[in-house]
Amino acid sequence: MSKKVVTIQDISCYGQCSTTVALPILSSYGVETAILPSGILSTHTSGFKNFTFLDLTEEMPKILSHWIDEGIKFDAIYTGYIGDPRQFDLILEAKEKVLKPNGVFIVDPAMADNGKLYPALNLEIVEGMKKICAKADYIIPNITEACFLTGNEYHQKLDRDYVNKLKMDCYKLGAKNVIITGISYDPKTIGAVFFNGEKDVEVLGEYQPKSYHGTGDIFSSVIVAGIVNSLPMKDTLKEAVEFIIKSIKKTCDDDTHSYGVKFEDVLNDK
Ligand code: PXL
Repeated sequence: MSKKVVTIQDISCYGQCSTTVALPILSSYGVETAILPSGILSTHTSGFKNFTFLDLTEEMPKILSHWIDEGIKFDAIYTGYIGDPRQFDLILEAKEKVLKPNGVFIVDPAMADNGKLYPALNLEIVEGMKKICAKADYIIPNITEACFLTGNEYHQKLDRDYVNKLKMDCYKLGAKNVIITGISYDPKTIGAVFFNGEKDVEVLGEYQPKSYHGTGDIFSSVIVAGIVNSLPMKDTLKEAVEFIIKSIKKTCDDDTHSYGVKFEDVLNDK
């Protein structure tokens, strides 16, 4: 029977990130989807100016309350970009009330990249992300997000000691499993590392010279599908790393397409 996942993140109406990439990717892996949108933006906030933002903090409890009345339950809750710090308590309430007893709570603390917080966010969001990461079964930060969550200094050049420290510090936040993305130790490779307090799983693929918005959301969506479908972590990481590499390759020779990646072609090739 297919698994049921609710994703809690924004709807960026244009720009290939968050909800608009999570849904098609999860569906392509046979996962049933639902959404609890945190806000509606005209575009994502990196690379577009004057974006609009409708905060859905007032609406979210009503949606949740209806689901509780209906007895709706999910196999996983997957959270991403959250634009308002008041929403973190609601996320924890959703975890208590609409997640099945053996369900998984997966947090992508989508709030930062390249050493900086996303433009519309602040340290209150970081504190909220820390709070939900502490209760998560899995967290999926990139290097920058791992630094904000743990108070480590951001380094562009990575070595294993530094990544191990980030990994341990993220684990100490309270999450049962940590996946750090954007791991690169040499100019030829990039990938991710998983840590569950005991064992490490590292998967590296071919480094791509261009980077794009939304790839973190695609990565997390593939990981969420692998987790709910009970695939081995090594296979799930490989799938996610290769998915991103293929998406970037499909996009990088089109100079008109800089806001996201052409992941649809990768879905069609699956
Ligand atoms: O891809 C992460 C993301 C999600 N949602 C919004 C964003 C971003 C990254 O910039 O701005 C609104």
